[in-house]
Amino acid sequence: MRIDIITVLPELLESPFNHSMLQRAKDRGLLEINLVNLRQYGLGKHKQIDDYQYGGGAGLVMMCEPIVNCIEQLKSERSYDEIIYMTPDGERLNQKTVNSLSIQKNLLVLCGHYKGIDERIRELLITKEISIGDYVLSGGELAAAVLVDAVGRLLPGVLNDETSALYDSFQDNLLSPPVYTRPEDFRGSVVPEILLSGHEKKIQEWRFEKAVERTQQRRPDLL
Ligand code: 6GU
Repeated sequence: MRIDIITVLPELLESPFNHSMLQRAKDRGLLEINLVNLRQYGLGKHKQIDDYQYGGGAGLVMMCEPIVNCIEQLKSERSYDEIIYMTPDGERLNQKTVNSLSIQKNLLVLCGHYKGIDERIRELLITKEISIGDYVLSGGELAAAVLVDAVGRLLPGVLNDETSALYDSFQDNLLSPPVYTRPEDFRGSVVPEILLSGHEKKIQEWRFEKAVERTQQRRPDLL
C-alpha cells in the first residue's frame, strides 16, 4: 500500500512511522508513506496557502488553488482509491473503516488546519472525510498518524502472528479480555487459575466470556 499525506507540517509526521510495526511494514516493502509539503504549492512569493474567510469571522481558511494543484499533480501520477480529508466533522473512525481502508492500494490523506479548507475542495476532490473522535485537534496531522497506524498494522505480513489482529479489541465488536504475564503472584494478586491450566478450549471460553463482560460494562453500545 502507498499512502500520500498532504500537510503543512511534514516534520510532525516524520517520526510516528519510523518505529515498531509501521517501520517493519515499510522495511518489508508492504507500506510506503510519502509526505507532501503543501507549502510547495503555495501562492506568490510568500507561498500563501490560507486566507480570510468570506463573510467575516475569526480564523483562516485553506485556499482552493494550493490544495487542488497539489492533489491534481498527485492524481496525474497515480490513481487513488480514496482521497481522505482529516476533519473533526468527518465520519468517526472505527475498526470497520480501518479494515476496509487496509485492503486499498493507494490512499491520499489531506491534513486540515486553521478553520478548515474551502468547501469547494471537499465537493470537488474529497471522497471520504474522517474524524478520530469528538474533540478538536490543532491540525489533521496527529489524526492522520492515528489513521495510518491503524491501517498499516493490518497489512498482511506486518503482524508477527498473523492471527493476532483477529483478537484485537473491536475486531468483532468486543473489547479484549484481560491479559497477564509473569509473575503468577504479584503482591498477592494472582493470575486467574484457568489461564495456568493449559486447557486451551476452556481458556478460549473464559476469554470470550471476559470480553463480553468487559464490553457490557464499558461499551454496551458495541453489543
Ligand atoms: Cl481529523 N482533525 C482535527 N483537527 N481535529 C480532530 C480530528 C481531525 N478528529 C478529531 N478531532
